[in-house]
This record gives sequence, structure tokens and C-alpha cells, in this order.
Amino acid sequence: MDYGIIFKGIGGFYYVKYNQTVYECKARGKFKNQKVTPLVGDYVKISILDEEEKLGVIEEILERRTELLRPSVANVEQAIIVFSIKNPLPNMILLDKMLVLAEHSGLEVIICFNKSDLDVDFDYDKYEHIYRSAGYPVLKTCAIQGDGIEELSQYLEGKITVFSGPSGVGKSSLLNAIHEGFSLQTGEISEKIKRGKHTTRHSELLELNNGGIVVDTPGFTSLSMMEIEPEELKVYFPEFREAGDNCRFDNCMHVNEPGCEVKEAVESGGITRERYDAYQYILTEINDQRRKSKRW
Ligand SMILES: Nc1nc2c(ncn2[C@@H]2O[C@H](COP(=O)(O)OP(=O)(O)O)[C@@H](O)[C@H]2O)c(=O)[nH]1
Ligand SMILES: [Mg+2]
Ligand SMILES: [Zn+2]
Repeated sequence: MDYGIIFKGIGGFYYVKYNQTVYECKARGKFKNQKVTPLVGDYVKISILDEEEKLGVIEEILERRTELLRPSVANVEQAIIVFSIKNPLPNMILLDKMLVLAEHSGLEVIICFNKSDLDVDFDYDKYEHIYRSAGYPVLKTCAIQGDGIEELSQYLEGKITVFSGPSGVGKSSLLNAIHEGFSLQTGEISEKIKRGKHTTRHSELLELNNGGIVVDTPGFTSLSMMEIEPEELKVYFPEFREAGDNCRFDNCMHVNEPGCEVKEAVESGGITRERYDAYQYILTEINDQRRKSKRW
């Protein structure tokens, strides 16, 4: 069976790319009755109503592989988490939180440190060590000179990818560098204008030359950890898993328990101190948030 993919949704209309053609589609009433809303990124079966006018109807939605809330997009497979080496300096705890949320959403992650031309103090090597040890691919790019762009685009081939990261790190510049056809607005002023418009803007997919698809709105912009249970957090630190299996207690939180192999691995250097500290910091924050919300 042939499926198209929803690239854009506006006011009850869905723009479905099917056989290299975009059809403007409505969804069958049954979806509303089932309380299912088609999402950008959904793989759908359509009937064509009018080949000339390119009109169709969505008949069926394929089971979603993933479902992101912010932005609301289905079937995203991976996140490129972008920070810049300078201007602005990376906020490491924010990066660790984004990693937790990406793991929680079931996404593959690639970490990209952009603005390598500003790395006069060689900070990248330190970041690379921390996150490679944690098991993530780490890239160094310069959107302006084109360094690392080829490697970055290889990661995008044939997948739906969301570019996440704080404003001003160079996400739009990277996308423009990857794909000649793009002319996404960059820079601080356009960023402000965009933010003003954001309430009415919808997520949209962009197709790359290499068959990759990217989401044009940054993911994980509001970073609430409220969806994460304290006991669950350790699962989202992939480098804790192996050592964690050997802790004395099955439900070890890797904080104060005796016989904790994760803490042991931190001592022996198998797990970096930076990531372990981030785990403790985020765990404390989750517990605090929960205590506060219970009080109300
Ligand atoms: N020096 C330097 N500046 C960059 C680089 N990439 C982007 N910029 C600049 O950083 C600013 C923010 O870039 P933009 O792509 O809008 O960031 P976004 O908010 O993450 O989409 C712009 O002024 C860009 O020209 C880079 O690799 N090196
Ligand atoms: Mg941008
Ligand atoms: Zn432990």
C-alpha cells in the first residue's frame, strides 16, 4: 500500500506529499469521532478526489513511531541538539535536560557544537569527551565556513529530524548550509520577529536533497521535567545502564545507596563527573518540582 506524509497542517487542511505531489486533504470524520488528530509527520493513506486541483481525503493514519508534543510532530526519529561553542556559551545543564527529554521521547540524538570558528580556547575537546563518553555522536560545525556540514547532512539522510537548541546557536544557519534551497531567516532580529509570530505558526516539514526531512520549529523549547518520574531519570542516562545493572539494589537511584556501581564508575572514570553531577542536579529539581506541586 502507498502512503503519503503530512508536511503541513493549517486550519483543518493537511498538505500531504504523495508520489512527489502535494495534495490538499481533509481528514475523514471518523478520526474526529475517534479523537485522533492527524499530525505533521504522519504517514497517511489518501484517496484522491481531484487530480487536477490536487485535492484528497485522509483515509488512514499509520501507527506513529514517536509523537512529540513541542513541536507537535509524529514520527520524528532523531534530534540534532545544537549548541554553540561561544556566543552564546553552552548551558550544559540545559543540554543534559534536552538529552533526557529526547531519550524520554525515544529519539536518536546527535549533539552538534556549532561556531567552531570561535573555539579559540579549544573548549570543544572537553565537550566532545563528556558526550562521547556518554555514548552520543558529537559533531563540530561552522555554518559560516561550512566545516562539518557534510558529516551533519549524512546523519539526516532518509530520516525525520528535529533541530533543537537555544536561540542564536545557528540552527537556521546550519539548515541553510545543508540545503541550498533553504533561505531560513537567521540572526537576532529575525528571531524576535519569528517569536512574535510563533503563536500562529505551525510546524512544517522541509525536505532535503538527500531525502532527509527536517522539522522547522525547534523542539523542547519549554523544558518541563514534570513528565519524568524520579525513578525513571537514570534510564535516560545511557552510560549509567551497564554499571547500574550491577548495583547491589535493583532499585538503586545511584545517590546514597551502598554498593552502587554507577558511583564506582564515576570514581574510576568510566562515567564522567560532569554527567553524574547533572543527573543529581536534575533529580533534585524533579523532586523539588513534585514537592511544590503537591503543596497546591
Ligand atoms: N561565528 C559564527 N557565527 C554563526 C555560525 N552559525 C551561525 N552564526 C550566527 O549566529 C547568529 C544566529 O544564527 P541563527 O542561525 O539565526 O541561530 P538559531 O536561532 O539557532 O536559528 C547569526 O548571526 C548567524 O550568522 C558559525 O558557525 N559561526
Ligand atoms: Mg532559527
Ligand atoms: Zn547505583
